Amino acid sequence: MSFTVADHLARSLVARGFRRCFGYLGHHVEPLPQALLNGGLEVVIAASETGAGFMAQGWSLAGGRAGLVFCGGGPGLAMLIPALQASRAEGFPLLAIIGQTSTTGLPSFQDTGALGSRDRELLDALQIPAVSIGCPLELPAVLELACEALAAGRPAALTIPADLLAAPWPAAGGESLPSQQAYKHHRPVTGPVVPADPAAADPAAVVQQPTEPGGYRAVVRALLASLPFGTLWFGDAGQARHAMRMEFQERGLPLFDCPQSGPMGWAIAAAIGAAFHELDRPVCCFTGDGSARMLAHEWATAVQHHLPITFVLAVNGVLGGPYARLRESGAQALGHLPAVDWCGQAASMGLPACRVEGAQEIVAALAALPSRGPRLLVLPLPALDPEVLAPYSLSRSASR
Ligand SMILES: Cc1ncc(C[n+]2csc(CCOP(=O)(O)OP(=O)(O)O)c2C)c(N)n1
Repeated sequence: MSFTVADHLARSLVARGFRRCFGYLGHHVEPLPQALLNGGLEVVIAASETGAGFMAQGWSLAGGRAGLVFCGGGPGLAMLIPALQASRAEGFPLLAIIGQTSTTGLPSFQDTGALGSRDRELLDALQIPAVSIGCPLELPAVLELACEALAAGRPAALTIPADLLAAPWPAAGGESLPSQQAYKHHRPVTGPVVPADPAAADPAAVVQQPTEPGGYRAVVRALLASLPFGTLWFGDAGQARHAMRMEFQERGLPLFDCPQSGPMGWAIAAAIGAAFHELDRPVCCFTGDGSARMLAHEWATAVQHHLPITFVLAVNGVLGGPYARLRESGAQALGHLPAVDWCGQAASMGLPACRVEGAQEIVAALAALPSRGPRLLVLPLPALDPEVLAPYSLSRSASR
């Protein structure tokens, strides 16, 4: 494997004394974490970008050094803002490396809105000193600028497109320097975000796992069969939303789909908000365990107000999309999620919960749970459901 811009960045960060970093995965930043590990940095994947940012601050406070955090742009950066804002207000030196949509303008299937993530505008508005890389050769100068901000006790953000992170480092092994024109300056994507053409996707990149009879779509079908007509349906970022989209589009049914940019955990909170609108109307929210790690504590709000929401949690133990793409470089362990006793967590909040082993058990399990108020169904699903992910390019190379 060639020495990439991400590898060079990792080496430069080590040279500047960084030893540990905190972060969260997202399509745009995926080449970075493995490079950081290879470069000798210790990497902690938190439960959310907010958590990662605060961890970096705590580490910085305890050690008297600048903190380091990474995440993807769009919803990832949005979740990092509390840490950036606090760093600016309180004068914490925090370096945030934020992956961006590829310079080719090809968006990933989520993690960006229809107008691109417009992260630089956001950072400028927040008065966070931000530097961007449009060409690998700019990296040393840009890092120098960022470190000047850190030395002055300020946060700094370094935005870098995903394809640049993965590009070969120009100076490595005598490889020829790419021309400046080869790297267009990063600019927001202006077109609508469309999934990659399935015909163009590398079939080897679509993870080869048998289609389980109890996959994501089977769960949606069982829920449609179990819950009353008139239910309001919410789908969260990841495979849950894709499965719901497919099933609902086929039936022409209305679905409150996670916004295009796919902020994880959105459906949990949005379902709660919707339930307040019409207190007797059933609501259902289908979400993944990565998304639940971000906002499952809001289940307690549903309990507090006795809202009629059926939360359905697919436990696949990974951050699906990033996990699939990281497999290409053998770094899939970064996409693993720690085990959580979800029924135990629900019980601690007074949320009636039940674990089922497959879609075929859903009808009976829902009948056994209280029909009024909130409830939770937890079910294991395969890490990756090719049927749901196939229309989207899982391959990092295909998205460049
Ligand atoms: C706040 C936020 N951070 C990161 C991402 C990038 N991202 C999109 S889907 C996804 C994985 C979702 O995992 P999970 O909820 O477990 O669902 P799965 O796809 O595994 O079924 C990630 C990390 C995002 N969309 N939003």
